[in-house]
Amino acid sequence: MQTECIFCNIVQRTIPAQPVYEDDKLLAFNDISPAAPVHVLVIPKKHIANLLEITPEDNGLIDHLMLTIPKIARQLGLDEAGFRLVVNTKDNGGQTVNHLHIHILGGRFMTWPPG
Ligand code: D5M
Repeated sequence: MQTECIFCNIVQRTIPAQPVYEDDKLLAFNDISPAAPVHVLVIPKKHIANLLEITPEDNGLIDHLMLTIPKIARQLGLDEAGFRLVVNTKDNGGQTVNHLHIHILGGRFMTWPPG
């Protein structure tokens, strides 16, 4: 059964995605609208709307997300040249999907400042 959250539906496999990594707490999958040659989203399986909604009980979960990203980055071949992480948060941050996600962007040089 589908929920209103598109990323919860991806976790539950009620809408398709291209996973690149999965464990009991998180899922990483290719962004449908890539902004770089490699563009992967890493999400907690638990629904958390955005970074402002994390609570102390999510501490281990956030640790796990950040500790797993280097493993995913190596798997994607990004460890030599590097990559960028982005966490868009609410309207001014440009967040369009209200389920916490970390963008991994790589495969090209990233400019600064972002738009
Ligand atoms: O980024 C939300 C990102 O989510 C944006 O880059 C597109 C991506 N997206 C939206 N729907 C899908 C599906 N179905 N599969 C894969 N990727 C998707 P934000 O930081 O909220 O702007």
